[in-house]
Amino acid sequence: MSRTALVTGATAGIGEACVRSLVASGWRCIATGRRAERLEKLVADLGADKVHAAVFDVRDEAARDAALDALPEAFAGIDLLVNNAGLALGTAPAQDASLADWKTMIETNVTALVSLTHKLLPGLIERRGGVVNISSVAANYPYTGGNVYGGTKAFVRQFSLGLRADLHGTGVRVTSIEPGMVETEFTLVRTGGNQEAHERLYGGADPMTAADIAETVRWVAELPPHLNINTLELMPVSQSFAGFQVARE
Ligand code: NDP
Ligand code: 8X3
Repeated sequence: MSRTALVTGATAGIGEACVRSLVASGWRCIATGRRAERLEKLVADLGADKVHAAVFDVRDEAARDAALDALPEAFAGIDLLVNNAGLALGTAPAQDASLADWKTMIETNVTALVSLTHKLLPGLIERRGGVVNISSVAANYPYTGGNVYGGTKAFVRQFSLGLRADLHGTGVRVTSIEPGMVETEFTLVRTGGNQEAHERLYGGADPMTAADIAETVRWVAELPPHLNINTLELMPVSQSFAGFQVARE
């Protein structure tokens, strides 16, 4: 029997790769995002029986609910929620950062994720489904300019663990995936479209690909039902940790 996943942020990067990977493994996917033409391409590539495009801004609860209420019957029972839609905006230190950017990150990475999870939880419990939340290494290692982005991803990790605790005994699985550097549109979005910044970050670094993370999500989702991956942190081999900074007089 085919299972159904809802993947947020499926117009690019990790979310799009998750849809491709899950569909290749026999899942049906509800692919969401704001850019309709990209979702339509996924439907055209993978088939309308496998992918349903749901176009909405995750921050817009009314638009989201209308899209979910209009799901075709074959897609209406959701077994897996992949909370992937998210973004970083800016790399400035807190004292120079834009408050509007901070609010956008919190509204997208935290508020919208919590709201969608809350909406889908009753159905996920009924179906003994799963939640995979895309956090980040930024949740675990602070870096300069990461301020609110790192804060939102730390929330996602801790919320995931809290959900695990609350869902004890329901059979619902919850996982926080915490990737390091993945080459996607992430840095273009973060820098307002700076191609040079994108190339500087990923160039020569052999970063992870969106498909690497998608395969991990698929693996987590398809484990035998008695197994739960609580948290999973991944990095490219080229990325590791640096020391503390010390300001001297
Ligand atoms: P991309 O920029 O390539 O993709 C981001 C996706 O999120 C797009 O599909 C975008 O869709 C969607 N999205 C953003 N804002 C909204 C919104 N308001 N409403 C609906 N959809 C939205 O980046 P990634 O694939 O890299 O990012 C996916 C997730 O992975 C994010 O949560 C990110 O924080 C996380 N991550 C990324 C890492 C990396 O190095 N790339 C590492 C660790 C975590 P659209 O714009 O069409 O609405
Ligand atoms: C994205 C990875 O290191 O740019 O979450 O914050 S990082």
